[in-house]
Amino acid sequence: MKNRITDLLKTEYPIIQGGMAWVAEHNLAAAVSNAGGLGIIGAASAPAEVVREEIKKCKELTDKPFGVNVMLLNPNADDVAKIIIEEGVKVVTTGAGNPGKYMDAWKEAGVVVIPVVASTAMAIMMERAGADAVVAEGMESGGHIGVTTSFALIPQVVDAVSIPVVAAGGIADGRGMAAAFMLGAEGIQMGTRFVAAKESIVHAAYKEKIVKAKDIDSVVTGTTTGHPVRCLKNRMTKEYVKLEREGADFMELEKLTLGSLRKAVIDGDVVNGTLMAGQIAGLIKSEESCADIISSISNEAEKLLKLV
Ligand code: TUI
Repeated sequence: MKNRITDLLKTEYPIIQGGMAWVAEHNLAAAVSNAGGLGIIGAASAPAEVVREEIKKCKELTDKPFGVNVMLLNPNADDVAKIIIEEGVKVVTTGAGNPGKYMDAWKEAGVVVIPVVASTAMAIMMERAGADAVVAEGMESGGHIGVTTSFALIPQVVDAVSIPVVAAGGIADGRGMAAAFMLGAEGIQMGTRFVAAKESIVHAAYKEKIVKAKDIDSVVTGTTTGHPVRCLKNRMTKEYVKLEREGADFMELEKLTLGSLRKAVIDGDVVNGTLMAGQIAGLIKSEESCADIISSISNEAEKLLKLV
């Protein structure tokens, strides 16, 4: 499959891996890139030098292009932005904010910049600032989300900008990819499907929660704090939602989630941890290799798109 996104990314397939905190480390990123997609190292809230080490380890595992995701709430984002240039990273994706202040430096260094947006306004702003493409992410996604669904957001972003659009949120198979292309997207980004991949370092208990999840098993916490996050329901989210209903303040809610993603990903604490996952978790039935995931999804999508 060749199009504007594969031209930009220099990959075989227009498939990008989400930049998920704790999950998107060098082993997963290299596996996705070696399978012909674009692997991503998620800088999340890590110190910049840790990100540099991750980039170096990824280079040892693949000679294919890979990217780094800058989470813009990260207090170390300025340093991560510099390291991306120093290490010659080919592609940057961003999340949870406006990457405007880094755009000129990245563009000057020849980095392909693909901000993740949740609205047409942000997509237009990013195109004006020099973005090469945008990821339009619907609220079906796991983690920090906007308010619009993929089905409504993707065609509106496609109409609002001339740069290519990558669809994210609620995609985990070839039907989802084909549907996104019908809405005008030229690539897809997936998170949850790769959390459950064989090469993902995520604890087996967390992967099992995804594989066993049903359609209605996710919930959005943090709507009262301005940081809505979609994750699978468990004891932590029950307590969180209860506290939110009772009008708990920000610090009280923070106490519940501090370090909770690490608890889930590394320790496999599926009771007190934050199990970030998208609504499409219910569609994921087994742990598969990144190569199998990418080839089956793109083959299925290509077959479906030829029928129309
Ligand atoms: O960023 C994500 N997903 C994430 S980031 C993350 S780390 C985190 N954990 C807890 C609370 C907050 C963050 C976990 N998952 N997806 C991409 C995304 N970006 N979704 C929504 C946005 C977004 C939001 C606001 C993009 C731009 C934006 O602009 C706001 C502004 O500055 O005007």
